[in-house]
Amino acid sequence: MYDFRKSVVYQIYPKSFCDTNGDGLGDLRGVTAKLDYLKTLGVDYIWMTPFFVSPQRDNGYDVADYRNIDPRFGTMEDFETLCREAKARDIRVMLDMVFNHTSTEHEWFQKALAGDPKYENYYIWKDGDPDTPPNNWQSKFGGSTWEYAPQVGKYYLHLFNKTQADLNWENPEVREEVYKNINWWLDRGLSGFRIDAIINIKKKLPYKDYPADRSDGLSCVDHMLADAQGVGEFLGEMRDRGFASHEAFTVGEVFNEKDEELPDFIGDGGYFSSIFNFSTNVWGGSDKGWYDCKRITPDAYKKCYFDAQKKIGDHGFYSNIIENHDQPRGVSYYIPEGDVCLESKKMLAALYFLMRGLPFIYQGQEIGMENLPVIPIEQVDDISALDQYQVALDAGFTSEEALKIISLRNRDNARTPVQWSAEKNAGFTQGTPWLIVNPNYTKINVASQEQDGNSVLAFYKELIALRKNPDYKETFVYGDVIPFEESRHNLMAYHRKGEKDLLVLGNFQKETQEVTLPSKCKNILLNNYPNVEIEGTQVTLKGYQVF
Ligand code: TEU
Ligand code: CA
Repeated sequence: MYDFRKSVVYQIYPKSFCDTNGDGLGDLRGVTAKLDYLKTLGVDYIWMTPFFVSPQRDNGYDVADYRNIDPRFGTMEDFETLCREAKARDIRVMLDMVFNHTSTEHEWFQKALAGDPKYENYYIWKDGDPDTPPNNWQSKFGGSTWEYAPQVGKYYLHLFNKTQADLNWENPEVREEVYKNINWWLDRGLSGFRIDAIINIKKKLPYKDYPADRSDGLSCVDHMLADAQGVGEFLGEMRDRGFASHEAFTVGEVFNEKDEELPDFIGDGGYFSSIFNFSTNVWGGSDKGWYDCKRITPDAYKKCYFDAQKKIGDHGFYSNIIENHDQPRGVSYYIPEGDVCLESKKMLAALYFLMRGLPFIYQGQEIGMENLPVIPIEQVDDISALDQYQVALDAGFTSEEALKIISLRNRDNARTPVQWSAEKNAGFTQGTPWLIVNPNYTKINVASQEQDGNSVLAFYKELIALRKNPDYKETFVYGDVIPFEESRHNLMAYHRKGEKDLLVLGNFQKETQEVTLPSKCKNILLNNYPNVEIEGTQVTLKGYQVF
């Protein structure tokens, strides 16, 4: 069986990846067209976010048909070509499955609205008078979790946008549908899945009010989810009935799992092959933090990583990320403002990439793409940012303040088209791009970095090659993480100990820093400054230097 632990995964947000027919939207053929690029980079898996039939309110996370491809992305034939071409390059394909909810345009929901009791029971309903939602739960994107459906005369539950109705996992027929869909895709030769928002499938009954603001920082709906017992039964069943027959590789989007449950989630016999390490993301999976969205300090970042490693121990492998399609660009969020530069981007890359776990690279990360400047509200696409903008206006903020509030968490930051070249629209499309292209594309793009041995892209290639180097692979993949000088301010350093003892040292500040190595350094495998030589054990690390 293929050992997924040695893999590097590349996340593709197809809508913003590459457009081949000039309609301004990335498509499946665009992914196929870039497979050689991905092969040269050295990735083993591509995870593609949803491209199923969808009204695209949440860019495909509102699925209206699990088995058909949205024509805007292409056809089933395009998908088969993509899989075949990926296989020819030894790249495995993962899909993104959204089973916490469906689009309200899904046939099941439409049948429920039309009064079919079978399908009504696919969703979660509550009686109530049209003007007063059943309780105080606030959806993750802002506003009540309850939406009144006059056709049925009841409220339905939605943890995300009101066009994303939560499925009733307590109903065995719903679970059956889920497993059928998983197997249907696996039969098409897929290697695995990323499973969306899966920790949310278990709700706490009865549906009562929760304190809206708690000292632990959880919102009422997060608190309800944390209180819900028994999600494991659903997840175990999904593993056995869904993933097991094809030994699929699975990564769960799991937030705030309880510590004692971690061994059940991953590792041998776990619900998933791996789960994401979201520990450095200060707002976690919470809908809180739009108003007080803070940056994380280098010391807090380091602590999150080391704590996560301690927590997971030998239980399994995290999937490590610095960004994804829901988060700010890592370099714009983790590196202090004003310090974002070539060296700091490379440092951030090396520190997370060489940790124990599977490194995930989100499209554009490998060239150091950055957040958008603040854009006018008319140009904002992200549905969560728009919902939260409304919440801010309702709370009495001016439109200018509301715009500022949403700008760091606006998910458009990471969703702007991939910057392939300095040509028009960054080479993403011949047409009009669906979302604004980051104006910095003339400086940050793939074409120029491919010509530059000192680029962020060249550094990512080095990182991937290093992790696969036969001499170091065993240590970088399976070796332990042992912090070095853990309490030292703005130094993030650790040993990877396995067959070899490798030390990763990162100076997380622009000022230089003196370090005494534990022993004489034999060989520098990688560094972000040219011509580094170390004589004895005394080293002066330059600003954001890593090696
Ligand atoms: O995100 C799950 C989730 O919990 C989000 O609230 C996430 O924390 C938030 O977007 C961060 O700002 C998943 C998908 O990754 C996301 O794109 C979808 O919008 C969401 O599920 C609903 O399907
Ligand atoms: Ca297109």
